Amino acid sequence: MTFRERSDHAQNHLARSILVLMEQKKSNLCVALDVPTWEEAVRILQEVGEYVVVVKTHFDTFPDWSPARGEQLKKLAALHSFIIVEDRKFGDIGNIIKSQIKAVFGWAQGATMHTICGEGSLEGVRMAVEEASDPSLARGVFLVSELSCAENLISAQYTKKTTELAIQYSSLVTGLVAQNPLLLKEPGFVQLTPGVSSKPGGDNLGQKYVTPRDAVLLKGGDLIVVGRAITQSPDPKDAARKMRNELWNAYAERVSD
Ligand code: BMP
Repeated sequence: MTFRERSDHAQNHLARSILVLMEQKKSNLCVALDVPTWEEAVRILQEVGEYVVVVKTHFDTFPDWSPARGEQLKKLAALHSFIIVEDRKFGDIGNIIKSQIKAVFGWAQGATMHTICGEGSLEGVRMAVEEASDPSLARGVFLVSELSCAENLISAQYTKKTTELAIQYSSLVTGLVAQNPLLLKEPGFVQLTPGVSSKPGGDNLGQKYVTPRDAVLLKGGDLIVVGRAITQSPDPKDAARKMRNELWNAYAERVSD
């Protein structure tokens, strides 16, 4: 099924928005905005914004983060038509995650979270969505069901349980962060797959990379997260354009089968 067809099956508003936007922009690229300064972040977004559907942030890595930065991000997102997902990987009890996610929803439409605290944390997300400042905006969470790094502690059972939670809370869950095709058959979820670079291998802290083509065709990724392969390139704009093309061609091949 194409992203457009799948958007009709999405129970979560943000999943629907992402699937529609991917088809509109002909892009399944999510850039990980992992750069040391805010100035660099803004420069990169101005260069790569047109090629990406989602910008994934780690707001707490910017030493001078403030709500004004969030407002600036929102303006850039409107200008270049992308969606902001904060990759904070929240993992606290419902009462805390509710406040954390509500705060992030002031400037991001999506957030990532661990499911280690179970159902209570998703009930917290439900309250955060209901109480968010602009309830008309599409919002949702990505559940971490698998990780790209070597020797991580996620078990097959944890992945299965996380998938079950995604189904149970499908109106709140945009998709899963995963390294393998999802265990569920519902086409309305977005599989977010990091650990991708044009050169397979990894870094010296356990990160593992596959090629863009393998991420889409073997791992089942829908929206592919690329960080340093773009942000540390001598020409981030060109790197993003090439990555977008490569990923989109792989997706076109997948749906033509
Ligand atoms: P890079 O492409 O530079 O390795 O960055 C990968 C990005 O994806 C980082 O922002 C990291 O937090 C995120 N990520 C990951 O690498 N593996 C996962 O399993 C989940 C992630 O969110």
